[in-house]
Amino acid sequence: MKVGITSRSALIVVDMQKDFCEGGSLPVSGCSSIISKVNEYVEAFKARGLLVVASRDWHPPNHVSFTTAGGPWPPHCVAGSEGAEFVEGLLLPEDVVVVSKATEPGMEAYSAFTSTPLHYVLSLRGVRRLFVTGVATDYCVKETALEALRLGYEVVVLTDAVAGVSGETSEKALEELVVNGALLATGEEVLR
Ligand code: VGL
Ligand code: ZN
Repeated sequence: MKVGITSRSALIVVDMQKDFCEGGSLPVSGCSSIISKVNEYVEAFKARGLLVVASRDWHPPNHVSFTTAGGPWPPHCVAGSEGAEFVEGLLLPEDVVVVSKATEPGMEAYSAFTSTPLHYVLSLRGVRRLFVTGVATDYCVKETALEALRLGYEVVVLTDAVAGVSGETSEKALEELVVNGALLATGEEVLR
């Protein structure tokens, strides 16, 4: 089965942070409801001794993407703030690799590969297939998955464990990902 978890697979949990979930400053609807599914995937990768990566949006207080600096988003995920913490109930393994992104004031970065050691970490562990979960489908999940495809990884987007800012652009994002070679799958196909 082409979407199976192989010995050269890793899981990435994209930006499952308080500010992106219900009650946060930039809530993505559906964020809270995917937490238990993300946990199931984390457990499956952990049980197989496979790498789990968690990315986090980690902005300086004056980040260019904030409305306060002329950008499109309300201030969110300020490094070290409560809103930037991983959402309550998310069960990450002790040896999770945390990747912080968009840490420079003047640079937006939706992809977890941009200016981070993610590609290096995955290469070092021999990872070939990347399973993608988290938020937002239409921004950071999309750009992270597209970059992974460009870098030559096999990419499986776990559609029952992602949530987007808008339904319409999330659907478009998934279509674009498929056009670029990503596979879409759910727990019924992947977890068994
Ligand atoms: C994100 C908007 C702004 C994301 C990050 O994680 O998808 N979206 N910053
Ligand atoms: Zn951001």
